[in-house]
Amino acid sequence: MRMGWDRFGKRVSSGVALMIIAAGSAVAAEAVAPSEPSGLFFDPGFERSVTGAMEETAGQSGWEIQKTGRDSIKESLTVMTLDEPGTAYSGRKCLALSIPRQTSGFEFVTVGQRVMLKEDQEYEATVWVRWPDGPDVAPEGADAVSGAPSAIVSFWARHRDGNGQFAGRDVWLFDNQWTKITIRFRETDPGQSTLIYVSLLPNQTPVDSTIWVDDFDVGEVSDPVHIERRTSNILQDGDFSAQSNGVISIPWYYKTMGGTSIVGRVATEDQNNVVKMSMPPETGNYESAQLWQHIGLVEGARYEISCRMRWDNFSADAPAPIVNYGIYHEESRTWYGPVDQVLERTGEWRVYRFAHVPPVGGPWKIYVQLNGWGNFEKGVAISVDDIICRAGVQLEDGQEESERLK
Ligand SMILES: [Ca+2]
Repeated sequence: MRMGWDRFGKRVSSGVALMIIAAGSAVAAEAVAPSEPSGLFFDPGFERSVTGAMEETAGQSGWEIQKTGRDSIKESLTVMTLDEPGTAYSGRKCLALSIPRQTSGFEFVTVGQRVMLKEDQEYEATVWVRWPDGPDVAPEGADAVSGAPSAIVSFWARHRDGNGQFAGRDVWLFDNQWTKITIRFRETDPGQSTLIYVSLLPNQTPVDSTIWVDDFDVGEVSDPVHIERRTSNILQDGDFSAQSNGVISIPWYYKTMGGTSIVGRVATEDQNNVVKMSMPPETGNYESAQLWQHIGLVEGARYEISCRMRWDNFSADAPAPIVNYGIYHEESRTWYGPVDQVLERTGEWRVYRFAHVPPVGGPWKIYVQLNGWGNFEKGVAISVDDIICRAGVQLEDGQEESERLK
């Protein structure tokens, strides 16, 4: 996952009043006493972790490490428990995640824990991260497409035992200060565990990278639940029938970022309008393009979201395109849904669905996005149609599932 769309958000709040659940997270930097677990994670402050390399299967400790990438890279992806003065955010110890400059694409190192979450309960996960090699102060104008040196941290919850939908975000660190990252989510696959993890991703400009991680935990938060009564598609013009051939227009939006080589336009096929997005093979690592529409959602209601997509330049030899597809909450800068949707290996239309249970009511953004970095330097052309967001699931007696939330 890698997304840098915050700068197109209507409003990015730096002071969102989010409740801190893990009391251990509030321990000041100079504190010496180990932070006791107060959320659902075991040893959130790493104080009980053995100093040195953390084993890939951490066993009793509860921490789980994943190394993803080529065999030649995996050996140099490391997770170390540090116990040195001045390193930890709290207590004595913290973790260090490192990747070598040769890391690229979908290669990264991850640490996290699996927890069973309740249905109809909102959760908040928190982690503190630091890029120790960064400057004291971020360069002016530093952002995801500025080319300023950075470390890219990925903080996500993944449902269905780590194989289902996502909630989370990527954060670019431009300075060497401890930074708190928070995400809120609800369970979309009750009865199965959720993997909550932090990853260090390859930089856009290859370089050896290390981040420190401390006070990583998840806990329950409580908010009132409201009732969703809309039954039809909440999106406007979900089938693009109100669009004119060519430029994408309201209620839909389309924008490129970091370059203009990814093209999006409305096309008519057999009297049916679709949106076509395409990018040439040489599209750079900093380029993205996004199709989106804002919708208002009700906190705690369950929605089913679907979209038809077709791999237009299908080739049996090419890697399947990866389409960033999901729903985004601008105020908390958090992404939900399939996110890295690998298209099926066919040139035919396929429907891609996911469930969403918003942890926050109000404006959300449904989006389909192509990224230059994730498509293996291959040209990609896709068509998109019939984007639908519906509340609840029709039960036999005609009652909506969301009514059960009363
Ligand atoms: Ca610690």
